[in-house]
Amino acid sequence: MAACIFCKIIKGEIPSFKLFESEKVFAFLDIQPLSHGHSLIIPKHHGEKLTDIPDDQLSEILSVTKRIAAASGATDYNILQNNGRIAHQEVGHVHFHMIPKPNAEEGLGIGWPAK
Ligand code: IU
Repeated sequence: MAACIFCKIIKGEIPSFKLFESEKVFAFLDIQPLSHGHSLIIPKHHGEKLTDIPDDQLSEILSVTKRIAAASGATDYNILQNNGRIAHQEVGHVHFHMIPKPNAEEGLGIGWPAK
């Protein structure tokens, strides 16, 4: 969708720190991280809510989310996905947060930006 900020990030029209890209999935560092390594994993298909995303994309997103959590080295982390304004969704393009917990940040290693 032309006006969607995450669609622009996928296309490279807005810069991001890219962590992963495949035909259907894109992942990058959150611009306002809740902790070091806070990442966003998104479908390339534009959809506002989880129910808008085809099943074949959801399975890869979960797999990529798992791999990014593992690559961070964090032993403790939250996976979060908000749907709708009341549920604190700010960006209307489905995204999964991977948020390392502060006491597990030592795990973030080679390939991740310095704090
Ligand atoms: P939410 O689940 O919709 O509340 O989360 C949106 C996230 O997108 C939030 O953590 C923002 O910091 C993040 N974000 C971003 O990484 N880059 C952007 O250009 C914008 C938001 I706008």
